[in-house]
Amino acid sequence: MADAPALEIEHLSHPANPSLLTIQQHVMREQRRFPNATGEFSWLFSGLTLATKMIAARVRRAGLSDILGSAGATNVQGEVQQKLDVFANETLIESLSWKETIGLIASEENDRLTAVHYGSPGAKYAVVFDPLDGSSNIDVNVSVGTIFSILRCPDGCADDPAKWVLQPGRKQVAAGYVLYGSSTMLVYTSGNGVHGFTLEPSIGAYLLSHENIKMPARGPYYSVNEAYRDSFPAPYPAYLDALRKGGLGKKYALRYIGSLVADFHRTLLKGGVFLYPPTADAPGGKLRLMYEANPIAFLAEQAGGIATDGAKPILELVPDAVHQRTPFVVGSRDELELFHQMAAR
Ligand code: AHM
Ligand code: MG
Repeated sequence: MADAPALEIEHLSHPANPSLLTIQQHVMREQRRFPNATGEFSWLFSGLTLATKMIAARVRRAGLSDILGSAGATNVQGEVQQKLDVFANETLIESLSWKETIGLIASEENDRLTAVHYGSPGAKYAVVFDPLDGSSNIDVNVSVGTIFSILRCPDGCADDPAKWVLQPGRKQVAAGYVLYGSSTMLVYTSGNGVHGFTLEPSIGAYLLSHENIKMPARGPYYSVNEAYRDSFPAPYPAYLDALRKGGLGKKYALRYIGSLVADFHRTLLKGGVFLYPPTADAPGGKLRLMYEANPIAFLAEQAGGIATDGAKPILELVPDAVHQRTPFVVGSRDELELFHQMAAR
């Protein structure tokens, strides 16, 4: 019998710089930096990306709820309408609960921790999130966001959920947000720079659009709810005056959306400072340390910026409780240096 023709093999050469890179590919590429990486982390991330795409699709239809059915009612497709923040929370929990590497989930919407694969030997990560931040902006068609933070189980955490979850922000292994704005963008860091991906709706993929984002060292805007100014403690009122009157060599303009993700995203790209100081109603600050300030502070530092609670770096605060609040000042290097100088006086 004649020899069968040998199978010919053509070797695929991966382009060194592919023109399109999805978030999934990017996370896998980042993981290759660690010799023992198993790919579990990119699998976990796929739970986040799927959920946020579902949330983005629902946010895009938000204004239609009155004609398609209001919250609690059944819409024309036979679906029970939910409030968007409830939908976002349930979608994230369901999507993440498939991931065997996740032991615990903490959400702004839930008083208690959710055990996912807690107690299983494969459970290595806790995911902490604010499912839909800025929710007062939903009804008026203004940007909202999802914020997330991922923590690894430290040694001896197996039977101690507090030890696992209540870690300082410096221990985050990854963090980021999704901004449901004029486009949907996912911005994340795993400790090797800050990278932004824009959702391409026609193929349903987050594509790398902003690689290695660096916050300008100085920016044009300050961002704060100045309605509370009379109750801000020192040095906040004097600091805002200094910015407005040209203390850094120019006069600042004010931008305030009232959605942390959107206000920070602008600060990240354009520079400047975002503040939520202590107020009379919220003497410990309004924003939450674990799923608002920590992930944003990690991103800010990775992009060359600074984040403080007014006295200490945000990432060094040791949380006492999942829903703990903190004063928050985050932004460019020059604005934060001026803040520190004025706070030290
Ligand atoms: P939320 O989690 O209830 O949406 O509140 C958080 C939001 C942030 O997005 C934003 O920075 C802040 O609250 C705005 O608060 P205020 O309306 O007091 O300016
Ligand atoms: Mg929030």
